[in-house]
Amino acid sequence: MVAMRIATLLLMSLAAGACGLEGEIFTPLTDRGHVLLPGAQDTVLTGRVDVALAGATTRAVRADGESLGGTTSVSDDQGVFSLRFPGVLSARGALVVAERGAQAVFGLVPELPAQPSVFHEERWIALAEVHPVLAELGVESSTVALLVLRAAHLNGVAVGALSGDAILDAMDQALALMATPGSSGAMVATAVATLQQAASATTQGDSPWDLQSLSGGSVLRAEWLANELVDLDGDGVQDADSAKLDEALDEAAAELNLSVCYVPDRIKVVFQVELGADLKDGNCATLDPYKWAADTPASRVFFTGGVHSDSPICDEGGQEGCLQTDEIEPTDQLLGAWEPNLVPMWDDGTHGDGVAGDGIWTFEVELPYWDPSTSASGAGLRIGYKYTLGMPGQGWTSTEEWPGNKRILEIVDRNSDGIVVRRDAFGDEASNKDKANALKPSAGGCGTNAWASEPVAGCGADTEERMVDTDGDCLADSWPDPGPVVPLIQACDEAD
Ligand SMILES: [Ca+2]
Ligand SMILES: [Ca+2]
Ligand SMILES: [Ca+2]
Ligand SMILES: [Ca+2]
Repeated sequence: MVAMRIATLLLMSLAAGACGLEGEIFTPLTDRGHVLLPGAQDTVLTGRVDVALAGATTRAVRADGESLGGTTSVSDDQGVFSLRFPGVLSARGALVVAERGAQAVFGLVPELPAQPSVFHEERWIALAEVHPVLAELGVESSTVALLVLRAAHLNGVAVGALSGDAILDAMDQALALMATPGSSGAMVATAVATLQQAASATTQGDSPWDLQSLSGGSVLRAEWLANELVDLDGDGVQDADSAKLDEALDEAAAELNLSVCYVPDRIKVVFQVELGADLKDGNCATLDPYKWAADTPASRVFFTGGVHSDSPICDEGGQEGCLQTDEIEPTDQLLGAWEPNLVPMWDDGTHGDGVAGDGIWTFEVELPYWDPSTSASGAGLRIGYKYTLGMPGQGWTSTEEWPGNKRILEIVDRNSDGIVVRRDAFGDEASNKDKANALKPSAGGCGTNAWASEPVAGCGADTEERMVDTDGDCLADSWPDPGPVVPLIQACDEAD
C-alpha cells in the first residue's frame, strides 16, 4: 500500500513537470512533447512443480483462498511455470497453488513486494531462490505451507500480518520439524503424501483441499474423503473427514515459534453493525432497526463517539494503564468526536469489512491500549459511541439509533487475539446502551448498563468485546470474525 502510494505520488509529481525529462527514457511514450509515464512494470514469479504434475494450472491465492490477482499459468512438460502480477501489488504469505485434476500442491511465498517505482524493470522472482523448499512445489512445500499457516492461526494472526523474515524463519522450522522421524510434522508430511497419491489415482475431478480453510479449521473436504479409501494417520482405519490431519497440524504447528509480538500500547478495534431484516435484539426479540432512524434509500451507516468520562486519565508524571491527557482529543477525533454522519462505515468489502453487501457495516480504528487487568485502576479505555443511518453531514434527527443514550464499550481484548471486535445490531436497545436499556430483568437487565469491570449487583454488563450468536439460537457461541483486519504486531525484540 505504501509503495503504491509512493508510485502514485511519483506519477503526480512527474506529470506536473515532466517536460524537462530526458526524452530518450520514454521515447515511444511522448505526447506533444509531454512525457506519458508507463505504469509500474510487472512482477513475474517463476517456479517449478513436481514433474509428475507437469501441465498443472498454477495461480496465486491469499491465505484465505481468495484470488491474489495476477495471471494463471499452465506448467510446461518440465513443470516450469511463471505467474505475472501488476507491479503495484504487494502481498505477504500468499500461496501459489498448482492443480491438475484432483491433485493440488502449494507453496507459501513469504513476500511479494511491490515494484519500488515505475522506473524499475520488469522483475523476475525465482521461487527456488526465495526458500529451498520452494524449488519444487510438491508434498514438502505443501506441508511447510500448511504448518506455517496453522502456526499463524494458533497465534491468532493472519500469516500476512507476519514479516517476510518471520515467515521464512517459520518455514525453516517447519522443514526441520517434518524431517524429524516420528514427529507430528513428519505425520503431516506423510498424510499430505498419502493424499497426493490418492488424488493422482482418483476419478474425482477436484482436489481434497478446502482452500478457504487452509489457515485454520478443516483443511480437507469430507465429501471428497468419503469417496476414497484414505488412511491419513496410518492406523489402518479409513479417515472419512479431515480430523486426523487437522489434529496433527495443530500439534505440529504448536511447536513452531513465530516471532509475533503485539504492539503493547495500541490496538485495532473493529465495530461491526448489522442492519437489515430479521434481526434479533438482546432479548432475542425481533428488532426494528428503523424505530428511530428513517429507512431512506440513499442513506449509509456512520459511526460516531468519543472518550467516555469514566475513562481512567493519567496524572502528570509518566503513569501507565490510563489515557494520557494529550491522547484524549486525538482519540475523540478518531471516533468522530460525537459528530453524526461523519465517519463512514463500510459494507463493500473494503476498510476492514469482511464481506461486501452482507448487511454488516464495518468501522476499523486504532486506539490507545493497555491491559486493564494489570493497570492500577483495573479499568481500560472507555468510550461511548452510536451508529447513525443518514447522508454525509446530516444531523442527528431521524438518523441515530435512538435519541439521548449512547452505547458504551471498554477496550479489552477478551479473547487475546490482538484485536477488539464489537458486533452490534443497529438500533438494539437491549445491548450496551447506557441508560433506558431494554434488556429484560430475567436476562440481567436493570435499565442501565454497568461497566463489566465495576459490576453492580443485580445488573448485567454488556460493555466489552463479546461472543455472538452465529446459529440463530440466541445463545452466544463464537467470537466475531475480525475479517481482513489483522492485529498490530512488531518484531519481538522491539517489545522487550
Ligand atoms: Ca486412519
Ligand atoms: Ca460487510
Ligand atoms: Ca479480541
Ligand atoms: Ca448460538
